[in-house]
Amino acid sequence: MGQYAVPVLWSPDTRLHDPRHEVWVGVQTIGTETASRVDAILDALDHPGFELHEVEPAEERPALDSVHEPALVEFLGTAADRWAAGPYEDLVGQDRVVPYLFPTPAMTAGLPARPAVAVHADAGRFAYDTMTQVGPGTFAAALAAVDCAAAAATLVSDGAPLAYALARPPGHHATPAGFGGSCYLNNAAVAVEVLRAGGAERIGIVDVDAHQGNGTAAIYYARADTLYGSVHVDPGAGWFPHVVGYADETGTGTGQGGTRNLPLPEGTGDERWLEAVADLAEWVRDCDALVVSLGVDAAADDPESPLQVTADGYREAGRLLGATGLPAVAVQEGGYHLPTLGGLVAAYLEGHAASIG
Ligand code: SP5
Ligand code: ZN
Repeated sequence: MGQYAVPVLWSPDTRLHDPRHEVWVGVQTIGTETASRVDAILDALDHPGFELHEVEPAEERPALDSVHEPALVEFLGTAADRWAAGPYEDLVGQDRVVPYLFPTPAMTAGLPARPAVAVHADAGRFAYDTMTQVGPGTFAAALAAVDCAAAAATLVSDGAPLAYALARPPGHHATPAGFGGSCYLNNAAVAVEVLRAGGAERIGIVDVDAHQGNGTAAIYYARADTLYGSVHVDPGAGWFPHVVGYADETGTGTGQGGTRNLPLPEGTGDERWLEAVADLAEWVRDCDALVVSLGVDAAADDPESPLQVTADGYREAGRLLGATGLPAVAVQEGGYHLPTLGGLVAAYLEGHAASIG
């Protein structure tokens, strides 16, 4: 019996966002969430276990509209032009949208604040960090990533047991009305909403990226129809997203019990990480469909996390989640070590596909 060939939904437009730089602690550093990630992954998936499908831009995106507030999408769609029309490039040589202030309650303090006219000040209404910049191709790439996630979910709704969305920029840190953590639009949540529209009533999300997906967690925190479970490096040890992702965050209202965070200490390797993945796989087992936020930055060589997972660990994670028997959409999240990135993604998907029989 031949192994299931995993459909890979990808788009050349996802290369249009190339961040080059990030501003971290006030210093311009080299961006790690680069367009070359797409090609590193495509290269590794260019063999018979996978089936490449190029995704065209969608004509409408109803799932996106149910995930994000219109103001965020409007800002992302216009910010690069607003920036280019401003003096920033001439004054300081900055061609990307970088927020200059954040109108949090620390600033507005109960006063009737309104949106800033200047785009460098307005950006902080939606951006929650200085790293996640908007350039001329960012919005088109983010929409292409959304379209890959939606197309993968459509295949699964139509009967495919597993499909993979080569989505980047990634999405799990994007909240209903905010962007950050290298994420602009929440691709995994779009996959969830497409699965729901296709008839899945209860959907489980398992997020194996090294960082807790605060965006996805926020979108589903109060909902009973979608479980969100994440294994990640402990934010309490000083890691992104810093302010959420603790084990005692379990949901609210009718969503109480529908969130699980499994934070792990720095240096955690396969054994303990896989125990957490197995725990989450068991937890989502009675759902109708599964979305995997497939970040591979928990790997040992990754520059953005201190976890020590191996490629075999990712292969076993795929096997564990595939063994749920749930129809599944795997959506790319983080993973920044170009020499090993593609192999890690392939290892996960091969492990998952091996459970399909
Ligand atoms: C989707 C995803 O994995 N987002 C990553 C968000 C974490 N980014 C925090 C970056 C912190 C600064 N990194 C400095 C890198 C030095 N090598
Ligand atoms: Zn990550």
